[in-house]
Amino acid sequence: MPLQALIFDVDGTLADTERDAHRVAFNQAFAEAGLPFAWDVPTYGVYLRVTGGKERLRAFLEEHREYPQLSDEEIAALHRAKTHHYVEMVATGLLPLRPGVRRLLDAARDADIRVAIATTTTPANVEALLHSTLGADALARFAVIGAGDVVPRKKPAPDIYQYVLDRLGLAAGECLAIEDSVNGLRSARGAALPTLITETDYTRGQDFSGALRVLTHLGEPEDPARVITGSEAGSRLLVDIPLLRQWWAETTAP
Ligand code: XBP
Ligand code: MG
Repeated sequence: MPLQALIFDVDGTLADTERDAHRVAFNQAFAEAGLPFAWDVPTYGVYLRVTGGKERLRAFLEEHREYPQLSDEEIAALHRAKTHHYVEMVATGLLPLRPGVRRLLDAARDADIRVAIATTTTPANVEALLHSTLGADALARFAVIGAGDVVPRKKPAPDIYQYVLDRLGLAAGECLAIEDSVNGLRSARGAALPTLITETDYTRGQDFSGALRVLTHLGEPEDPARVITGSEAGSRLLVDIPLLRQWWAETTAP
């Protein structure tokens, strides 16, 4: 059975969304609500260990008892405001896709390999990012979009990948996941998916053991990716469908 589908994470993988979009949108919501804190770039990096915006804010407050403690309803309302700001920001075209993402999505379509999404972020955020980067018919490219609270346990639990696999009607061994973080890797591997990592400034140096390869990004002809971990370590290349098939075949070799 050949490779059937690529399952992409969103934040950090399709686009570098966290520092300049999610973080900024959170801070706008905090300021509007008159809250006495904001997340600078390093602080946000610390709390990225918690996936999900509501869960991240709860974790931050639990570790900062000096700040007003918010109810679940207050956190949910703040998070709705944050989502509104994020969607508005992304609709301006602020965020490009990461190198090689558009190229690989197009190549998968040409090769009859389905593409899907497995993310902890809110569905409205995914739609805003896809529309602003891939145009009006962007959503139709994806066979399944699994996002946000559709499963109770977010990454690193495997649930969102399991949800996407169920809807694709495929086994993990027929697919390949593309992720950027250790939480994403654990989620995908927990669902038994071979997983490629394209690291970001926030995830560089995380423990990516169990990944098929770790790369700087997917690569463009004028800006090839560098392989960080794997048999091609140190070399520069473009991640394309033949290479993905070759790497994926290693996982199914007897
Ligand atoms: C992304 C997340 C999300 C975003 C914020 O993780 O954890 O919570 O940071 O989005 P991944 P929301 O890339 O592993 O999916 O505020 O909508 O949760
Ligand atoms: Mg991610």
